[in-house]
Amino acid sequence: MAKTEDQIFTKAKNVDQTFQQGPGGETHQQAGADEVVLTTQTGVPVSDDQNSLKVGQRGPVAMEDFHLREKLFHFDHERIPERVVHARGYGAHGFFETYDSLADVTSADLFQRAGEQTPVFVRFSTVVGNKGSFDLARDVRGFAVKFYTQKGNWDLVGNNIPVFFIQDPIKFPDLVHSVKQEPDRGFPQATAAHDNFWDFITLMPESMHMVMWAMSDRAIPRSYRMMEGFGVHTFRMINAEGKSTFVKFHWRPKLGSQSVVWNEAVKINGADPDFHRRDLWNAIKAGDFPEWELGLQLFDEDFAEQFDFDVLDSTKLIPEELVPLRMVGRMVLNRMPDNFFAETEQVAFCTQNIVPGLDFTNDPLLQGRNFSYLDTQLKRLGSTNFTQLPINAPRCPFAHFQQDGHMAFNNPKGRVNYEPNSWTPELGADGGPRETPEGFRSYPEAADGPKMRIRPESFADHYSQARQFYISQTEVEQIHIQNALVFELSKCEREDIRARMVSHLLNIDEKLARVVAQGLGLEKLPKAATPKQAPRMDLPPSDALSILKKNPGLLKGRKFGILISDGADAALYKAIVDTATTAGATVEVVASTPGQVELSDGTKIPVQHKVDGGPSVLFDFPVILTNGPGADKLSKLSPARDFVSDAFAHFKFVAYSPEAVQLIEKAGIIDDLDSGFIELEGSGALSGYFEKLPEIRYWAREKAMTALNGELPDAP
Ligand code: HDE
Repeated sequence: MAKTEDQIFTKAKNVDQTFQQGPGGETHQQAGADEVVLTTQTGVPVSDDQNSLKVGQRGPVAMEDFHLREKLFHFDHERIPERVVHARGYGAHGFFETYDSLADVTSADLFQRAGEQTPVFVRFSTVVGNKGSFDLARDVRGFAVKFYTQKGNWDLVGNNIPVFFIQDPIKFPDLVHSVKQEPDRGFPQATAAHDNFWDFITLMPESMHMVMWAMSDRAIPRSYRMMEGFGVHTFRMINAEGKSTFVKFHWRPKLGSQSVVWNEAVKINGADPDFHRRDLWNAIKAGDFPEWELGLQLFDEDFAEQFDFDVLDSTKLIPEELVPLRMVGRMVLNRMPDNFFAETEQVAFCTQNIVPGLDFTNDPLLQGRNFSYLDTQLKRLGSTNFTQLPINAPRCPFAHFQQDGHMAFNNPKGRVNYEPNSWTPELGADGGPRETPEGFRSYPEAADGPKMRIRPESFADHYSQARQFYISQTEVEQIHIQNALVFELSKCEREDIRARMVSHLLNIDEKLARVVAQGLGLEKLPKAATPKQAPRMDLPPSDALSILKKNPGLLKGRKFGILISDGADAALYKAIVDTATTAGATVEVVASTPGQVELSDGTKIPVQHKVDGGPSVLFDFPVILTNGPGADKLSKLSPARDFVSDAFAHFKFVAYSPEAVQLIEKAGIIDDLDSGFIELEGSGALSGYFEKLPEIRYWAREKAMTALNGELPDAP
């Protein structure tokens, strides 16, 4: 009897396995009475999956071995083209819950009823790297959400940065070519730090605002759970009366935003290239479901008219101080996919997927995307029927007359496959689905004018918001931007490209330009680039653009890493674990050997990381707990020394038991110890340590360590 899918994939209970030795000496299992039998794709039971069919003891292999041929044939075709951008991604299921009815601004079904939950699938991604690249690249993160609403699928395909590099879709292939691996050498992978990118970007001043974001900490998030998301473009919401309101979409993480520092990112990529994936997987599997709020910036034509910039220009944002967010719901991710390929790889986001009550605007980038996403899914998934894959199919009723094509699974029954038609059951055939007045209607915006290949004058200011972003950052965040620019440009072989970037920075912030020029070893400051429109110096800072100004000071979702040795103080260990876990953090144990560590009271605790595999870069809060002999032993291990010196270099708070001083000394930082290093001795020491942690990093150390001052001669 043919097996159903469930039978094939569900392991039978009470398995009665026998092990046999095959002709090659290998041990293989035979199905017991209740167990699922291995078959070919066509359902033929397989007796030997270890050896191909041979003529005689030593071959040749017989062509008639259909089982071998089928296995190789299928394996050879396992890969589909990876996404041309955003190839590396990770997805999860969840729901969106509407807070209150939004009927005043939109008729979109999912926003009508307070408390209504709409299923979602989210895919986070990096843009530049290939599918097998690492998670902590300096890069924009994709933040794509598919809402399976009762009136069709809505894809909000956003990023973790609210603006984009270019103003016109015709430049997208050039942008992507320039940033990905250079075509002759096939490297560098997953980084913008090379000549081609900076060459292109410095010839496209419209990208300067986005470049500032990409050089900021936004591009090295600590976790997908700790980053914001943005729909970027201006969209429309249309209510039941047909009134249109402009809208920009924002996702706000409940855990607050947090980033790592660059040197740490570089090391995380070696220690755990799947850092963000593992983080999301672990959180969801542990029931610690990540959550975001959806905020809307709603505004009308009048605001759009009087706003300093064009709301159709995707290189600009609207400061929240001008249009505050209206929080309209929350999104919770609570289930990992069962199968990475079927769901995360095959999910097909299309910006054209909107529902009644929403509409596009004339943002040219958005209009270009509406072509590109549909087109790319055909290339990737190989058939116009990709919407029939379970991850892409609507969860509401649907009916249409589109038919056939490769891999068509939803095949309508009956005689009629066109409309209009006059068939009725009385006449012998079901006429099929009909139009409805409640269906999607485009907003009747008037459009007229001569055809022209132009860039509107209202898109011409390329520097003012770049400057506004920079001056909105804290001093530490500004240092990070300076360092990132110096690092990236130092990877360019051509000095003229480096200098060209500095000439743009002069239109953004003079001190920034000087510091970067100095960091790059330029002998003289170049002249400022000639702006198409003079940059404005009067835009006020916007606190919402800084991560650190908005730090919620939460330990929830963060991770402690305790480097420990046998004989470590049991009471101290337990107090740290209790306080950390009560605050919603997790704790992992690092030791010189895997297995277990025995604490001072004889308790044995499991070790999650051997110290070489558990460097401090994997943890927000490194702790060192040892006794004397333990410190002696750890001091001889260079990974243990690195654990401490990296924690210092990454501005982390480090708590340590008094005996651990020996290790700190051997790590070479004893003379630099500052108040970010907390010795856990005496009453109040532990609570003093926990009181400091909401700052997340000891930024005072970074300020003290920064040397660049921007002193440099001007261009003659
Ligand atoms: Fe994309 N983008 N993009 N993009 N994009 C793709 O579609 C494109 C842009 C974004 O997790 C591709 O399915 C053009 C802005 C995300 O599957 C492709 C332009 C924003 C994802 C494509 C843009 C994005 C993509 C590649 C300029 C933020 C990953 C594979 C006109 C608002 C979705 C694919 C996922 C993916 C084209 C600009 C976000 C080629 C032509 C702006 C999150 O179709």
